[in-house]
Amino acid sequence: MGLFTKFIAKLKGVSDFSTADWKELEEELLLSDLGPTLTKDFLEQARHVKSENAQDALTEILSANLSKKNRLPILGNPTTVVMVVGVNGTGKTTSVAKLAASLKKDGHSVVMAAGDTFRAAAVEQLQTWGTRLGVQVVSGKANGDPASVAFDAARIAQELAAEFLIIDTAGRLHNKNDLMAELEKVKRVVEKVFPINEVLLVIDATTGQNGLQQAKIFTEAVQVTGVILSKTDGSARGGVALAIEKELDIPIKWLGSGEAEADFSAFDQENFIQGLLA
Ligand SMILES: Nc1nc2c(ncn2[C@@H]2O[C@H](COP(=O)(O)OP(=O)(O)O)[C@@H](O)[C@H]2O)c(=O)[nH]1
Ligand SMILES: [Mg+2]
Repeated sequence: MGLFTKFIAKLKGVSDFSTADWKELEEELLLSDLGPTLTKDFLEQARHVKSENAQDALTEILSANLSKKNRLPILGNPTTVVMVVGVNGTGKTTSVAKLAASLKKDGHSVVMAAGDTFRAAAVEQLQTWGTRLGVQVVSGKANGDPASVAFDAARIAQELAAEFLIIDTAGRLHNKNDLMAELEKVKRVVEKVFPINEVLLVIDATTGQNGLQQAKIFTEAVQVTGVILSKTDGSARGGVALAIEKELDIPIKWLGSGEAEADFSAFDQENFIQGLLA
């Protein structure tokens, strides 16, 4: 059942929505990870909704609360550099590969950098993807400096005149200062070759409100330009992404919906909201 199915049914049946009904709707919204701020604003605006056009009106209220920032990829010239950040396990490496696959499918040349040098498995994982997709992967020594891998990758992308360079990163969150220093260093050395055009933060749709907390930490460390919402194929509705849009004004740009390369699509606001409501 959709988020507002009951709400809309009630609006249609009765003219009066009781205090208990509002309370119940509020709880539903919070359970969907919309977060306190968006929930509060939404409820205030929803009080004015009339029964005849409830579905449209609610859709419009949610849309109006989303980021107005451009959702299209930010391009560089001659090479677009994308850095992918996020907590371990959210789906960074998979998203790097999926993004590369989708760009390659559109006829673009792509290089991927295995910047998570802290986990040997992460490097192998990206190499496996690279082989499967026919996309070059630049990697370094295990436990080596992620910035030096990213720098090498930038030089190789430059030599190959690749249109896109996508950099995978480590997601250790145990110490915010370390994280900040590491991401800044990657950025600094890559920018000796090319500016970084886009920093995409991967948020796991199933992590709930914790995702908002993660987004806050990463935005303090680095200028995030967009969100990849992964694991939307799970049971969660991904309301946390809307909370991130509302509170941090970061647009969702991509959705991950499975483990395969094709399970990746550009964010479509209308579809996403319909999915929340339907
Ligand atoms: N169901 C599903 N699983 C995903 C998705 N994206 C990534 N995964 C899986 O989540 C796990 C962690 O992904 P990984 O890319 O290694 O995360 P990282 O640690 O952030 O690099 C892997 O088993 C992936 O196959 C998705 O959109 N849907
Ligand atoms: Mg990884």
